Amino acid sequence: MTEEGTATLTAAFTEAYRRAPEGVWHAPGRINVIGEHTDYNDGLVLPFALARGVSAAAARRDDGVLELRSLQAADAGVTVVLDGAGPETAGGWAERERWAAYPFGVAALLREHGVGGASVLFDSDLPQGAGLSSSAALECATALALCELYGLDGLAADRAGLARIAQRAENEYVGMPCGIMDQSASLLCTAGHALMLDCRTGLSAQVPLDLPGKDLALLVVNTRARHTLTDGGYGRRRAECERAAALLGVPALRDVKDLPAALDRLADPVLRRRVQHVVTENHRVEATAGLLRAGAETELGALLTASHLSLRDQYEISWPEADLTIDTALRAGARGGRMVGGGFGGSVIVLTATGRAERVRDAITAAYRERGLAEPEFVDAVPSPGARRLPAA
Ligand code: GAF
Repeated sequence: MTEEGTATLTAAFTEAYRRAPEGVWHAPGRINVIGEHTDYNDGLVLPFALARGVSAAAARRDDGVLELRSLQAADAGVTVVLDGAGPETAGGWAERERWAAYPFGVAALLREHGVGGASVLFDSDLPQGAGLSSSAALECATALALCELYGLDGLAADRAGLARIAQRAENEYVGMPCGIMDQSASLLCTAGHALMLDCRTGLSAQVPLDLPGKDLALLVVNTRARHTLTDGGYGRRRAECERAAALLGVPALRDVKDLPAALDRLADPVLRRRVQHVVTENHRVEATAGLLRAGAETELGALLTASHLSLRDQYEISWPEADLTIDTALRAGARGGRMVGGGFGGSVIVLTATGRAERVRDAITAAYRERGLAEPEFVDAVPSPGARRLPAA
C-alpha cells in the first residue's frame, strides 16, 4: 500500500470510529509459482507475495468488543462481543457480512493468547475470488495487527505459528478446509524471493526469484471467472486425497514413493488421477526450486505447463478461461503457464521472454474478446515483502 493509501485508510478509520487508529498493518496476497493442492497432502509449495494485499487500520477497545468494517463492504460491518462467541456466531450472519468471519475467527482464536477487543477498518486492492489469496491476506493482516496491538511480540515474531492460527480461523470459522500455503506466503515471504515451504515440517527457505534479470516476465492473468472455495469442489478434492492415502496405508500422499505401485493398488480411477497429480506435483516443485537455485529460470516453462495439464486432466479443477489463456499464450510464444490457487476460477500465470510479453498479452486479450468474455486483468507480479506494520502516514 502506498503512503497515500495509508493516509486515506487512517482518515477513514478516524471518521468511522471517531478516534485515530493505533497503527496500520498490511498483509499481501500471493502467487504460487508451483505446488498446487500439495499443501494439505503434507507436500511442497513455492509461492511468493504480491505487492497487493489487505491493509488493516486498528485500535484496541477495552470492552471486549470486536468491530470490523471494510471499505469494500461499506454497509456490512460487524460488531461482536468476543466473550462466549464461537464459530457458530458467524454462521448466523447475513451473506454480505460473511467476509467478517475470517478476521473474527482470527480474533476469537487469539483470545487465549491475551487479545481483547478492537476496532478494525480494512482496505484491499486484491480482487476477491481471483485466486490471489485475498482471504489469507485478510486473516494475516488481522493476526499481525492484534498481536502487535496487544504486545504479543513473541507470537508476532513466530510467523509460522501465526500462519497456523490464521489457517485454523479459516478452517473452523469459515468452514473452508484450506491448507497452510496462503497464510504462510502472506506472513513469511520476503521481497525478491519465492518461499520453498515443506508443509509437513513447516521448514522453509527463501529462494531468489529475479525473472526480469533473466529477461523473463511472469504475467498474472485474472481470468475474471470468480471462484468460491467454500462450495464443495475444494473440500471434495481434499477428502479424495485423504481417502487415497488411507487406502494406501500412508499418513499423507506426500509419502507415496513408488507411483506405479500405488496406482496399481487403487481401483477407483478418480483416486488414481488425484494421486498421480499430487505425487508428480511435489516432484515438479523440487525441480522448479532446483532450476531457480541454478539460475536456470528460462527452463521453468515446461514445468509450469506440465503442472497445468496435471491440474486440468488429473485433478480436474481447471476452467475454460484458464485453458484458453494458457493455450493462447503458448501459441503466441510464451514459455509456459498454469492456473494458480484452488481452481474452478481465478488467475493464471504465464512465463514469457520479456520481448514477447506484449505480444502474449495482446493475444490473450484478443482471444477473450473474440469469445465475448470480459477482458482479463493483468496484475503485477513482483515478489514483495510479507505482512508488516506500515509506517505512519
Ligand atoms: C487454496 C488453499 F487455500 C490453499 O491452502 C491451497 O490448497 C491452494 O488452494 C491449492 O494449492 O488457495
